[in-house]
This record gives sequence, C-alpha cells and structure tokens, in this order.
Amino acid sequence: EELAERPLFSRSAVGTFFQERPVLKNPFLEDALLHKYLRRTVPAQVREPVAADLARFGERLVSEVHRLGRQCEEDPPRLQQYDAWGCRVDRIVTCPAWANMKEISAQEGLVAAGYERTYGEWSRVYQMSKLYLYSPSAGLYTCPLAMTDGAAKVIESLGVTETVEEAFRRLTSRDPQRFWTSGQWMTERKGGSDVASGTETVAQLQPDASYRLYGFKWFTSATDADMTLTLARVVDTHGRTLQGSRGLSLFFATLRDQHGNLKDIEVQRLKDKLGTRQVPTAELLLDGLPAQRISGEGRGVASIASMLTITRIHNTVSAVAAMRRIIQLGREYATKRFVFGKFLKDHALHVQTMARMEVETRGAFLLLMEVCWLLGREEVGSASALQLHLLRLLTPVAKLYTGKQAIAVVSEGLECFGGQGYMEDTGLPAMLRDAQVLSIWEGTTNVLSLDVLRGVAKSRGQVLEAFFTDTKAKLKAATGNPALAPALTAVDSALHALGGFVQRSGQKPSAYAELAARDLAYTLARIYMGALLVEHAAWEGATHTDVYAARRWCEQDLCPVVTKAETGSYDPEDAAEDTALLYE
Ligand code: UCC
Ligand code: FAD
Repeated sequence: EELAERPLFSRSAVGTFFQERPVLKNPFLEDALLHKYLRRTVPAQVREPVAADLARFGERLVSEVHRLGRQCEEDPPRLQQYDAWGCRVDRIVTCPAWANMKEISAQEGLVAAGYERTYGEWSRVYQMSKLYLYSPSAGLYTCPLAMTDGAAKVIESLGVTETVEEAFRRLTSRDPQRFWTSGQWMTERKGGSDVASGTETVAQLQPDASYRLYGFKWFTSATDADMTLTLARVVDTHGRTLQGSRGLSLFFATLRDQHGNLKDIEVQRLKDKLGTRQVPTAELLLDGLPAQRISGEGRGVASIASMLTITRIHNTVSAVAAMRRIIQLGREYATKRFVFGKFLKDHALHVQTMARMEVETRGAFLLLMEVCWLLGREEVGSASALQLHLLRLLTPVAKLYTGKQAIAVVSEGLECFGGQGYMEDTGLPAMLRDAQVLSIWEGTTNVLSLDVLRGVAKSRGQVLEAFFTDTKAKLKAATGNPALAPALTAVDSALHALGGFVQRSGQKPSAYAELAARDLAYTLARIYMGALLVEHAAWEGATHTDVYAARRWCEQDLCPVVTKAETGSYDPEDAAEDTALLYE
C-alpha cells in the first residue's frame, strides 16, 4: 500500500537518512594536550604570542588550507616528458594548490621560524607545533619543507659560505617570491639504507673548482625543488674513486636555469606510489649536473647527518599529527553516528578503542616535543652535554617508534568510521596510505634501530647514561603522588631491568646487540614516553585524565628487550632458527 503511494522517481527512493559527516574544527583549539604542554613548559612571554599564532593558523587551516591539501591529493603531479614538437622537456607539472602551499609555507614561516629563533630555545617547539597542526592538511607539502629545513641545517652547521649564502637566505625566507625548497638525494638503485655501498654517482672536478655530477638517483622526492643536497664520489686525477663511506662527499646544486628548465638532469619517470601521491617523486639521471662540493672530501655522510636529524624530527611531527587528526575526526564522528540505540560515543567499547589510540598519541606527542625542545636548546647553544646526548639518542628512537604507531593508530582510526573509513572521497584512506611511508623513508625501523647502536657506540655509552640519568630525574620529580605510583613503579622497574640488560649485553658479541637493536629501541621509546607521561601528570595543572593516560601507557610491556632476552631471542642459535623458519 505504502509503495503504491510513493511517487515515482522521487528523492525518497534513495531514503531520507544521510549520515552527518565529521567536521574538521580548529585543530589547535581541539588539542587539550598541546595546550597543557604549552602551559606547563613554555614561559608566559613566549606562550602568549605562540598560542595566538597557533590559534590563528588553526583557523586558516580549516577555512583555507585543508581544501588545498585535498586538491593536491586529487590532482597529483605528472611528468611532461616531451613538448608538442617532440623536444625532451622533462617538466614536472604540479597543481595550483601545490604552488599555494609553497606560498603559505613561506608566509607562515614554517621553515624560517626554526632559524629566526625569535623564541630562543622554544623556537623549534613553536615551529614544529605549527607544522604539527599543518601536516594533516598540507597535502604532503611537509615533505619538501622537511628537506628544506634539513638543507638549511646542513648549511648552517657547515658554515654559511659565499657559495650557499643566497641559498640559505632563500630556504629560510618568509617571502613567497624568494622562498626555495630543497631536495635530499641520497638513494640510488643499490641502496637507500646502505648509502655507503650504494652510491655510484661520481663528481668530476672542473677547472673553476666546481664539479659535474654523473649518476642515477633512484628516489628524489618533491623534485620540483629549487636546489638539492646530494652525495657523490669525487673522481681523482687518475679517474679513480674511493669506495665506501669515506669516498662520499656532499654537494649542493641548483636544479633549474633562468628559464625554469632542468640543468643536465633527465627525469626517467615519476614513481607510482602507494601514498604520498601529492608529492612528485622521480628517478633522475644526472648527466653532468653542475654542483659545488660543500663538505670535506669523504665527509659526505657525516655532513648530511644533520639533515637526517631534522628530517627525522619532521617525520615524527607528521606521525604524531596524523594520529592526532584521525582521533579528532573520529571522536567528532562518534557524537554523530547513532547505532544500536545510541551514539558511538556512548558505546563503552568504542570509546575504549579510541582512548587507547589517545594514549598512544599522548606518549608520542610528549616525546616529539621533548626532542624539539632539545633541538631548540642545541641551536641556541644552551644544551648541556647530557641534553646533546639525549637529542642524538631520541631522534632515531622517536622517528622509528612513532612511524609504526602512526600506521597502527591511523589504521584503527579508519575503522572507527566503519565502511566510510574505506571510502576514498572521505579523504580518510589517504591518511593511511601516507602514514605507511613514515616507517620507510628517512631510515627504516631496523636501520634506525642500528643507528641507535651507532650513537651509543660513538659516545662510548654516554648517550645511554644520559638516558638513565634523565629518566630517573623525571621520575624523581614525580614522586609523592599516590595516583601516579603504579605508573611510576612500572617505569622505574623497566629502567632497572634495562640497566641489567645493558650490563649483561656488554659481554656479548656484537651480533647479539644487532639482534636486540629493534627491541632495545622500542624499550627506550616506551620507557621514555612513560617517564614523560608521568612527569606531565605530576604537574600541578594536570588533570585526572593525564594521570589515567600515564597509568594506561605503563600497563604495557615497557621493557620488551628484557622479555625477549629471557627467552634467548638474540643468541646465534635463534638467528639460525629464524632463518630456518622463514625459508622452510
Ligand atoms: O628518504 C628520504 C627523503 C624522503 C622525503 C622527505 C621526508 C621528510 C620527512 C617527513 C615529513 C612528511 S631521503 C633518504 C634518507 N636516507 C636515510 O635515512 C639513510 C638511511 N641509512 C642510514 O641512516 C645509514 O645508517 C647511513 C647511511 C647513515 C650509514 O652510513 P655509513 O657511512 O655506513 O655510516 P657510518 O660509517 O657509521 O657513519 C659515517 C659518519 C660517522 O661520523 P664520523 O665519520 O665523524 O665518525 C657517523 O657518526 O656519519 C655519522 N653519522 C651520524 N651522525 C651517521 N649517522 C648519523 C646520525 N644519525 N647522526 C649523527
Ligand atoms: P633496503 O635498504 O633495501 O631495505 C629493505 C629492508 O631491509 C628494510 O626492511 C630494511 O629495514 C631492511 N634492512 C636494511 N638494512 C638492514 C640491516 N643492516 N639490518 C637489518 N635490516 C636491514 N630517498 C632519497 O634519498 N631522497 C628522497 O627524496 C626519497 N624519497 C622517497 C619517497 C618515497 C615515497 C619512498 C618510499 C622512499 C624515498 N626515498 C628517498 C628512499 C628511502 O629513503 C629508502 O627507500 C629507504 O631509506 C630504504 O632504503 P631501500 O629502499 O634501499 O631499502
């Protein structure tokens, strides 16, 4: 009867219910932990202008930038290899929104703020907080910004000579007309992790003391950049090169001539990627690219290491930001999606799932901010020896741990939207695709775990000593709060167990340390995040949710390296068993 009454071809044929969508609100105003962190740590005369700028920028993200970020995803870069007349042009064509992102980045000082140092030791906290708000709306423009920041850092660390003075000014400019971005070309076909053996590019000295580079760079992201830093082997007068790390030097090159055409570079193709599709990532043949050597001969890897520090911190920013954004959207959606007789926000199991994501994000956020603050102190010359050691240790730890967290949290976050989380035009799947790269580029999880060992070995254990001293100090400052006692005890016992492990493993062969490296890095991350959460929760302005977050974090295994060592996982027999298992 009802069917008979319904008019043909009316809208009611598709039903009348439409799910209210999740709305992106000002991400600064929505971020309780960022607010509390700023209140707890940053002096008022810095906090006030910083918070005002972040609030303003948060509005700009919602009203203007987010839409542009989506356009970067929907209108990805392409390579125009030939012009209409068959001439090879190799033009990387990006969308107008990508150009807008460059302007916005300059205007907002997203790189400049790190070098102006207006807020002294808090300058990096300010800059990275801004990037953290920007990142999930930026259409991956944070990728060129990371490398640009890294290039500026290398130039500053090596000394701003005449060769790179103009470049440095442009990389750190707030003027959109002058602002430059940089590439970071380290990876060749034979190796992205093993740069020392993988680099085949050679540098031929020219009569004017410049060089020409010949080689093939297998991954070059944001190839629309104005300049790059790259590694190559100098050819000696007999035409020979030195193999290994000691043969690598660092070069600076501008990429385009005055007409905007690439100089002596052929773009073989753009990469067809799982995510980061907004970014042009290319394979490049360097066919005599003019370049200047900016490191000592053979000091290439050591000189580019400061770029790695910066880009790894940016990677951490992106990881934490992705987690924060999916939670902001997910919890908003939970107030609108009504199932089984109530809103999702009233289903305790759903809220538990999201609260677990929140705990992960809080630990990661505090670690990120600690690293940014340490970097800021290093740059204004006020870091103690202990803080410099911590910066060295925590940079790879933060990158590798948050990269993995982001993939897990964003994946869980997609599920919070049910089927809609899988739908391309919600913008949510892109977040998962883009998170997946965070554990790969800028050093994979294992390679960074080994970098932790490198840092420990180079400092003859001092970076680990700094870790123990600082963690203990954080815990000590938090004693006396009964609600925090379980968390505090858990971190303290884990630290103790780790101390025992470090002592015992000192007598083992290096193969043992290598097999333990990943679990050790995870242990350092979990213990330190635990200490940071405890420290934060012990602050007089903290709320009971801060205490709860610390408690929840510390309920997990904080010391996996000891748990695994007890079952003998790092002995040579286990390595042999692993091989047998894997290749059976
Ligand atoms: O992936 C890339 C760009 C992606 C796009 C941008 C993303 C931005 C972030 C996200 C925002 C959205 S660029 C490619 C990145 N590639 C890597 O990360 C390489 C991974 N592999 C490594 O990290 C390896 O560990 C290597 C290449 C560093 C290993 O090289 P070597 O030559 O075998 O290492 P050595 O011999 O141990 O070290 C050589 C020197 C030593 O100094 P000296 O000679 O003074 O003793 C080391 O102490 O380099 C120093 N060194 C370091 N110093 C090595 N690593 C470090 C470090 N991490 N910090 C300080
Ligand atoms: P491999 O080194 O072959 O690694 C393969 C596996 O082996 C990994 O799981 C790794 O963890 C493991 N492994 C390697 N060595 C060890 C070891 N010693 N012990 C235990 N496990 C090990 N590079 C640039 O230089 N510039 C760029 O702009 C750039 N952009 C990129 C953009 C994207 C989207 C991607 C995906 C990559 C980009 N890269 C870039 C390359 C990137 O940095 C490398 O792919 C990455 O460092 C890994 O190197 P690889 O590909 O050679 O992997």
